[in-house]
Amino acid sequence: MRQKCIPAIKDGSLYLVLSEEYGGAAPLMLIAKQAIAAGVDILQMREKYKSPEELICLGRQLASLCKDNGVTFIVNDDPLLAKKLEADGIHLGQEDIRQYPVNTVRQIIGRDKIIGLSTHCLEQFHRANQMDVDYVAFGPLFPTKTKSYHIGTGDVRRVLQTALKPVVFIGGISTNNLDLLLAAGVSNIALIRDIMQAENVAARTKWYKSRLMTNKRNGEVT
Ligand code: TZP
Ligand code: MG
Repeated sequence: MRQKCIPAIKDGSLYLVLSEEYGGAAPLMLIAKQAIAAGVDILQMREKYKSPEELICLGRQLASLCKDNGVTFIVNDDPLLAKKLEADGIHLGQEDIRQYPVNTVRQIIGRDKIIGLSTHCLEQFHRANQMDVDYVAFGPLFPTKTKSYHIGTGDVRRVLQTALKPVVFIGGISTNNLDLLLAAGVSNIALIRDIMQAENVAARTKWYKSRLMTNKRNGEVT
């Protein structure tokens, strides 16, 4: 059983949210394989328009790929599906916790599993800090085609100063704005399009992972 003193997300984590609707020309499984081989640490299945059968079929393939490669596999939205797929964890949105309060989700998936929660402002973030969740996502920071709004980067330092658990920053992250986040102290990032739509998924993934690792090494006390 995973001990709670081991963080669900280690510093320097690269988190790919896989969503077919935002993919490029390549098949989803190929993108997943290339990104995992190139250094993704956490992979989330986020499919809003697939049938339950399709979700189980894709989820089984992704769960097995992640397991074989030591990658953390997270399922979006549905704790029962996460349980069925024996995923490492579940990612919840603010709407999801109205339907499934965190305590209920914990009972469904178990104490040894990871629960992540999306937050979109400081108030939600502070509330998430007090909940039984293992990591918190904060964003969307930058303009992104996947959301109709963005919240900017003004609260990033405050989030990091007050965080009681690992934080993953998300939303519109690209090779052009990563440095700004790293300079503010960010260590974990999640992306959809800038990896999924990259001409060369492996090269783009490697670029992000090496920046995160260099940043981590520079931040370590020697
Ligand atoms: N939650 C906040 S922003 C976002 C989610 C799922 C989407 C991020 O996608 P992209 O393409 O990296 O901007
Ligand atoms: Mg959701």
